[in-house]
Formats: sequence, structure tokens, C-alpha cells
Amino acid sequence: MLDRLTEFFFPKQVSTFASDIDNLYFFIFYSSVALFLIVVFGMVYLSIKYRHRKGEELKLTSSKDHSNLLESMFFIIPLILVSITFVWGIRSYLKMVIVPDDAIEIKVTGQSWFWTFDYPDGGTTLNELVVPSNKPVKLVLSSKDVLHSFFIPVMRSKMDCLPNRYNVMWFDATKEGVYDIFCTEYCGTGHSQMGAKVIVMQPAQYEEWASELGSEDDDLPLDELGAKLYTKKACNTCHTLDGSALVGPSYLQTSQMWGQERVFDDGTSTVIDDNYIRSSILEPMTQIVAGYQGVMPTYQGLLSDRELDALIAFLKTLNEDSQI
Ligand code: HEC
Ligand SMILES: [Cu+2]
Repeated sequence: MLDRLTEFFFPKQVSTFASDIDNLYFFIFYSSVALFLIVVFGMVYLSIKYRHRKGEELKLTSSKDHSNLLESMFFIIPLILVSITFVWGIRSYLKMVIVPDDAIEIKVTGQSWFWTFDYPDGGTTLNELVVPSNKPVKLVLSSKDVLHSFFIPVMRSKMDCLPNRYNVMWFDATKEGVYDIFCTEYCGTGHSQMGAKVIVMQPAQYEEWASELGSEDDDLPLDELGAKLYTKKACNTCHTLDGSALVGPSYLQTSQMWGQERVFDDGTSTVIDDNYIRSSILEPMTQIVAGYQGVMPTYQGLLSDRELDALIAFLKTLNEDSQI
């Protein structure tokens, strides 16, 4: 019955400490409900019972001025409730902050407006955190720009991501599946799109996945790899493919302007070619397209040369005229 209620109000419980946190929540919730009902019903009952009746003589004070028993109950009951909450709370809290020694460590980097994950055996993913089930996973979090906050509702764990500083959180996933990750610190225009997924796999499957990480794309033709990277590397959060401007110019527009002059906010301009696209991706802040803001993150260190080539090849496929 309690489980049913939890599932109705809350997301699934997927980490080892999720049920602990929910149960504590419901303990506080139901004891507040019980106290509320006792107080309200008591008040209504007493005011009806001792109401002034017509023709009755007014007795303003009773000879009984207080009751030791009643008064001590008034602080003993809340004291017990608060003590239970404290002990339960601190034990759950300690469980959440003390990371088991055998945890695998994944580096999480937040930046406007996507997440990068660096795995212990090399390789990175964007907006997709892959972890084994039934094994503690430690996340070391930081941000490249503003404050973000990393939240996995099904794990009941959340932690701020700060620039120039590391925060730590951990969880032990109990069920395989794909679950949501949110940024829960308002961080600018793209905040609402700053979601990601956590994919929980069987440990054996995870090992296999981790060993193949990065190598699977080697055989793809450049333009197909580019199309894949376009979403995988979160370019699509700021650039559309249909010509409409989002935070940045549409990839289609850039492609259609191939060979033409691009004007920047400082009045200078350059011709759109392979080198321009490459430097736009690696050093976005040096030339800011007029009419846009310099919010594109640098992809220095996040893309291999082949991946850069692929993104450029993909851009060219969007427009016939650019296939020079
Ligand atoms: C956070 C939003 C954001 C993300 C993510 C982003 N960009 Fe940008 N991008 C911009 C903005 C804004 C501009 C225009 C301002 C400037 O030139 O820096 C821009 C400019 C560009 C330009 C120059 C376009 C032109 O028409 O002159 C290219 C090329 C580009 N981005 C490619 C990419 C690629 C490839 C990715 C993914 C690997 C990417 N961007 C990810 C925001 C973003
Ligand atoms: Cu954010």
C-alpha cells in the first residue's frame, strides 16, 4: 500500500538509498497529517462542546488551571517525532555522502547547455551517462561556465556543479533501464533543454560497452558520422537544420552561405570555408557572428580531428552548392 502511494507520487526508485529517502519523507508527511487532524478536530470538538448555550450562566474561568500530563505531552510527542526524523535523516544523509571504496568514477562536466561524461577507461559521451547496475558509481562534478545542478530523480540524488570546483555524488543503481537527468539550476536560455539520460546496463554489458567506447564510429563515412555527432555532441541544442535561428545560426543557413562573407559583431568579416567552420567550433569566441551572442562553448579537446572533419562534411551535405 505504501509502495503504491510512493509510486503514484514519486518517480521509480532505482538507487539503493531511494526507498530510505521516500520513507523518511512519508514519515514526516504522515505525522504532520496526523498532528494536523488531531489539532483541527480537537479544536472543533472542544469549541462545540464548550459553546455558550442560551440562558446558561457565564463561567469565565475554570478552577482547573493546568494539567502537567497534557502539557508534557505537548513537548514529549514532538520531541520524539523530531528525534526520529533527526536520527533517520542523518543516517540516510551519511549513506548518501560516504562513497564506497569500490565505486567506479565518472567525471561529469556541465556547460551551457549539455553534459559531458568522461569514463575511467577513456572515452567520453555527451548527454548520455552509461553505468553498470548493482555497482556503486561515483560522479565527480564540475562546470565549465555557470552554476548547473545535476539531478537524477529515480536515484534521488542531486548535486550542484560549480565552475573551478569539484563536487561528488554517488549512487548504486538497482534496476536496468533508461532514466531522465535534469539540470535543476536555472542557467540561461537553454536550461530547459539541458536534459540527459542515464542508461543502466548489466555489468557485463557495461564492460563491453566501455571497451568499445569511441571505436565504433571509426568505420562510418564522414558525413554520416557528422550527422550523428551533430546530435550526440549537442550542436542541435543551439543550431537547427531547418533554417530557423535558435541560439546560434541554423546549420542549414551556414551551409547555404558557403563561400560567402560572414560578418562579425566587431565589423570584420570572413569567407565561410572549411577553416572558418573548424575555427568556429574550436574557438567560437574569437569571431562572433553579428546578431548572435558569444555563448557557444569551445569544443577544444572534445572532438578528434576526424570528428571535426565529419561535422564539416555533414554541413556540406546540407547544401548542394557547398560541395566544392
Ligand atoms: C550553447 C549553444 C551552442 C552549441 C551547443 C553549439 N553552438 Fe555553434 N554557435 C552558437 C552561437 C550562439 C553561434 C554564433 C555566435 C558565434 O559565432 O560564436 C555559433 C556559431 C557556430 C558556427 C558559425 C556559424 C556561421 O554561420 O558563421 C558554427 C560552424 C558552429 N557554431 C558549429 C557548431 C557545432 C558543430 C556544434 C556542435 C559540435 C555547435 N556549434 C554547438 C551556439 C552554439
Ligand atoms: Cu544548467
